Amino acid sequence: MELVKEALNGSERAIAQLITMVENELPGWMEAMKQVYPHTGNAYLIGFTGPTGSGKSTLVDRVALALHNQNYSIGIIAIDPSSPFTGGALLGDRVRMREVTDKEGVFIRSLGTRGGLGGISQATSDVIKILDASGKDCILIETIGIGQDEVEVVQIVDTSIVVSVPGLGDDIQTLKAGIMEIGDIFVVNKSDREGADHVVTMISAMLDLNPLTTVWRQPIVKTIATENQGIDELIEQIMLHRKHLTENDLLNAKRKERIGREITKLLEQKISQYVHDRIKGMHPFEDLIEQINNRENDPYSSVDILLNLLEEK
Ligand SMILES: Nc1nc2c(ncn2[C@@H]2O[C@H](COP(=O)(O)OP(=O)(O)OP(=O)(O)O)[C@@H](O)[C@H]2O)c(=O)[nH]1
Ligand SMILES: [Mg+2]
Repeated sequence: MELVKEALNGSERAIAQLITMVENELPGWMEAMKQVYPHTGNAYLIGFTGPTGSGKSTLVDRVALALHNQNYSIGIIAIDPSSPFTGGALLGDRVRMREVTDKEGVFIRSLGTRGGLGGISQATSDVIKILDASGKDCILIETIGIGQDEVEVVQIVDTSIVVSVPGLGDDIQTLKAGIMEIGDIFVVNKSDREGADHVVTMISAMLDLNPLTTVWRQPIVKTIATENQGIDELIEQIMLHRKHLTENDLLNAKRKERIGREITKLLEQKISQYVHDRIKGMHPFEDLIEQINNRENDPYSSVDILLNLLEEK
């Protein structure tokens, strides 16, 4: 495929087209991903999770700029669950991440929720692979830390940064179940605001209770993204975490876990699609639904009947 070849050579136009193809599951997308895959595994993946408006885009912009100045090539993926993947999301984040957009070697893409095969985490992980294969050194992924999807997205990065801000109240931000455990680095952004130290103390107290801290004590970095403050320290901590992962062979372990999860998921999707297609051909759903609605049958027995039909075939 010519498109894949061009994307692998770093053509931004080809990368964008390939992403669109994969994102929308257009014909041939999986074949394309098969060709992309052997070229992946070189980029370092950094995730930014946090509540709406906490300054994730600004942080990503500043971190990307700083990394760009250190001669890293950068890919940025912003996940915007609230908007469809055409139009809104793209424009919104492009406008906000203005500073870094014009730099050479920086590629930005917004993603909305994909209703297709694997949902948002599969879409994201495919886009990551495309950027990785195209030669990006670092890929920064921005996501709002609210739902299960976002927690899953965190599982597909190497270093996961949880962003909080002062003034949101103690329980609603980082301290939500699930979010604490996934942070490798904690950022308290908007530290120009009152209460930043309180947030630091609180996170620190939470970390003291966390058994993970024996392996890697998650650092807490105060930043003022808009003023570029704390960005160098954040990058230093990202690099330290990366070193920690590689030196202890944890990066490989992490990535293998990810591969395991991915093939399980893809397999489940294929199986469910396959079973669905076969059953539909054998037994019209409408009849069953009618029967169940008339109380001549029930949903539980119906599922058994369908599975039996499949076994008999
Ligand atoms: N005072 C202050 N404002 C900041 C700081 N960082 C970001 N902001 C502002 O906060 C607002 C939201 O910033 P974004 O970077 O768009 O936040 P976000 O987390 O990406 O927002 P969503 O993508 O909508 O969830 C913008 O007006 C920023 O200029 C900071 O450190 N201090
Ligand atoms: Mg944003």
